[in-house]
Amino acid sequence: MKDLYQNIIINTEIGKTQLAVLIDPDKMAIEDISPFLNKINKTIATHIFVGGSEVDGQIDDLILEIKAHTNLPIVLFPGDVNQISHRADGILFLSLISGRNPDYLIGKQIEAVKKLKNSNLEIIPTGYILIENGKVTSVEKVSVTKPISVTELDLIKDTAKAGEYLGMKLIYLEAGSGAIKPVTNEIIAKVKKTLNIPLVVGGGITSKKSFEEAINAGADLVVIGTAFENDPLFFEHLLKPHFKVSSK
Ligand code: 1GP
Repeated sequence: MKDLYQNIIINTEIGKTQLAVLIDPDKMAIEDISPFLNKINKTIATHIFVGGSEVDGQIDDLILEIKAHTNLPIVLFPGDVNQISHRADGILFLSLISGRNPDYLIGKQIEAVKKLKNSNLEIIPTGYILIENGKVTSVEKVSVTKPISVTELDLIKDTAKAGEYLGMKLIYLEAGSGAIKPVTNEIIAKVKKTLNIPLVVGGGITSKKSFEEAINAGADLVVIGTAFENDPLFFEHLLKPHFKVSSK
């Protein structure tokens, strides 16, 4: 047991930057894991998230391979019940509270119980809020729910707060993987202000600048997937200080 949530809380309290690198099993072959993680281990990444909206089939082998190449905690970020693997350290137990599809509010969660009861996964109840971003994303298609418009600031804030009142331990503001526009800094700041639990932000963050802006606006943990997939050199922007080459 790695005390995942407790560590997120501690890092949030001391203001430590938290970055989760998202590995989508649909987009990453097992043989690519080792070179990928060798690079990620040199970055400031604090977590590996594993999951995707359209993954079909078992991911146990992939997780074992990830474990063999990093000491970072591995957290499931499942698009469906079939993505639950006992090999990971924890799971974001998501409820899509921006939508009104009962399957993604409570149905899939009930389906997951039998698998979770027999596992040692640390379960982190997470209110998952999809924000409009300029294009239809996989989450929207798969969940058959509409994202909340960026102009509906009060609705976004109140949805996040309702998640907290329901006992959720994290709120995740999601623009969607490959989003054209990430969640705005204004939304991040307003939601952070209303919450007493850590705030996760992801979707469409493709530069060090937008990563830092999200953190400065109030994100306690930022999730990045596509930028690492599409640009083999992206990791160089987020190196741990002692891996940086001196510019002398
Ligand atoms: C998606 O928030 C994550 O669920 C990451 O999105 O792939 O756009 O970085 P990106």
